[in-house]
Amino acid sequence: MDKVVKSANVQAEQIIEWGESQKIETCFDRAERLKPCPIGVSGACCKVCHMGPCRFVGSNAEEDARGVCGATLPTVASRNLVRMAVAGAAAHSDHARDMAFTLLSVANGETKDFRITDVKKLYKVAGILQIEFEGRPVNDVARDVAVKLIEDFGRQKGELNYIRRAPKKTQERWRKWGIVPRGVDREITEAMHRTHIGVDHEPDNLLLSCLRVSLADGWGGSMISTDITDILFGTPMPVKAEASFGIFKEDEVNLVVHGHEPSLAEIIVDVVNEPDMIAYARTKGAKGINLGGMCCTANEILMRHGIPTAGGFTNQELAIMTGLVDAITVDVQCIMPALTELSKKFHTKVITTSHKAKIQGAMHIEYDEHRAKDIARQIVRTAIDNYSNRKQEGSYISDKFPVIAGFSQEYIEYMQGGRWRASFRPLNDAIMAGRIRGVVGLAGCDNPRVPSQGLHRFLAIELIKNDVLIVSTGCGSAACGTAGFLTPEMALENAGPGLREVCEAIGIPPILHLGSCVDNSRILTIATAMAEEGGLSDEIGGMPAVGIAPEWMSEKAIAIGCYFAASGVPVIFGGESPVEASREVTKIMTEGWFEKFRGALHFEPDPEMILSLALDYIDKARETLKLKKYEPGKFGAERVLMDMASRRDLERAAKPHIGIY
Ligand code: NFS
Repeated sequence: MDKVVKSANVQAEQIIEWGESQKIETCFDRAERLKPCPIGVSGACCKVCHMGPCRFVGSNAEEDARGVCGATLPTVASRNLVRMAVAGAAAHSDHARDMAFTLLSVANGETKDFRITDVKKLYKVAGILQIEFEGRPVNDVARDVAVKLIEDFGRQKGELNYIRRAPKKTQERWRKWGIVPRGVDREITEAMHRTHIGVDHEPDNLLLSCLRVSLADGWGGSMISTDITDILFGTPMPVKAEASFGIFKEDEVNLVVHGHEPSLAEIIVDVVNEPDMIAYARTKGAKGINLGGMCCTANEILMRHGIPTAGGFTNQELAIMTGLVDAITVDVQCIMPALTELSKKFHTKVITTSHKAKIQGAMHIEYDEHRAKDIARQIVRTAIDNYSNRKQEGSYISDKFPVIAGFSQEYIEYMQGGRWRASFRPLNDAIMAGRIRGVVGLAGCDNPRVPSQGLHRFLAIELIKNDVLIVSTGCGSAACGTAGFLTPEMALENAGPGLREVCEAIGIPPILHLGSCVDNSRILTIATAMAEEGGLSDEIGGMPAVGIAPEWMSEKAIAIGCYFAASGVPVIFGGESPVEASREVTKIMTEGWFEKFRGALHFEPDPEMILSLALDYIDKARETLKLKKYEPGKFGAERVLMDMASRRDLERAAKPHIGIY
């Protein structure tokens, strides 16, 4: 019998195999051992009160089954989905709240270690928020921006500030169906209330509240977080980095930052470069300090500083198993509690840094933005002190891949027209002409229940072969990065001829790494800019664009899928559907949402089907927009191999440059 591959990432698979030989357990083993509960997995279990849990089983469960209170299966399945979206929206938005308060304390001069890095972005955001900025001190503008964005969390009536950023028609749809979010916290509270026993029982109504709370994430929490992070730490521009386990160095102190919130990681980037710290590392026998990232904290500092990444969610245990990680700091979200138990077998110190996220067995060094540098130094020193405890055990992996990351909306606009004529015209034109068939957002988690990262990689290759431009975020980007897919050469070797021409002309990879998971909000603003540019749809709905999260597992992914669907993007998730048990709910989320918002949320476990569904949506949108019919191979039939001079040009284009958008 062929050996079952647990990860499609060759380097990850090597570590997993080494772990098996050492009897070290990972999420891959646990996924194999713990099959999902067959009732809960499809949304057919209700546990919102203690008369249950009630199970809705049997071939006629949709029609006949009732909970003790009389709840039907469609009510229960939609309620379960709403609660997932609520948790996801809460996670992104609480992260955003922290960012907003950091901006406020910077503006008030209360945090000496941070400053406003990107004044231009601050002014852009101030403009959107209708805050006067000309001739005013930067910190005054920043204070007004922070206060106005903080109001978005607690607002009781009215609309979120950023709703006005969406295309008019998209806004009108939201108003028509009553799903414009008022305040982030209000939507989260109300959705929790509606899903309490005995409140909202109508699936359609429940699912509208699911969209409303998710919009509070996408056009609220996530977008606020992206903007403030850009203001504080800089709007990303293309930068070269590396990915995979080979980023760890045998003769240096290896420190990994893992989680989602970028503030502490940003300061650690500074601290590892302090001469005193490097000298201290040398006194312990190390040649230097090597900083690496994991998951979305990685994406944040990769996008802005080119800090290498060890990969996404399923790589976290494997990183420790290299035996080379002296310390790993974790902030919030997507952190496996298994890390502490695993770290005992190695020398790695696991350091929790948030009061919201403690793990038994971890060391706790609490982050406080008012003493950010002191705390970062304490963490770096902890890693250095642990270097000499490194043991021989570990599965050393030396492979790593080059990555070009750092594509913000601002840079994508700039790259299409330079500083003075930045626009989305060339991209829209390429789509209209059929050079580019459409755009796919490839996002979301990676998952040990499938050969992890394999679905991302399969879809990435197949989509670009089909002339589909990919924008990626989060673990989707990590899966592509650790496969060597995030380079311009990828276009030459794998993209369809039309997409290849466009990538060559601009000097970009066919997969644009847009950042962390909260940076999915960049896709919303890019889609808006494309709608405003003209020639395609005049709203987000109707664009030849699709969202795909083939290996999703987190509640945040559900919130993201729903805010894209509400914004007008058909979204396809892999794996089993969490509402599979109810035909009615499935129909509402596909046909019903498409009718109202021109978006949808599908669940489709078969990767080939995901691909054909996505291409189908794209082609149908092209047809409705009366664009030229996409013909495979029509453009650039000649395959041009790059000479050294053009490669050097691409390298130059990929270097970080300042103030160009
Ligand atoms: Ni987003 Fe999934 Fe987590 Fe980031 Fe990765 S698992 S939904 S991509 S790290 S949040």
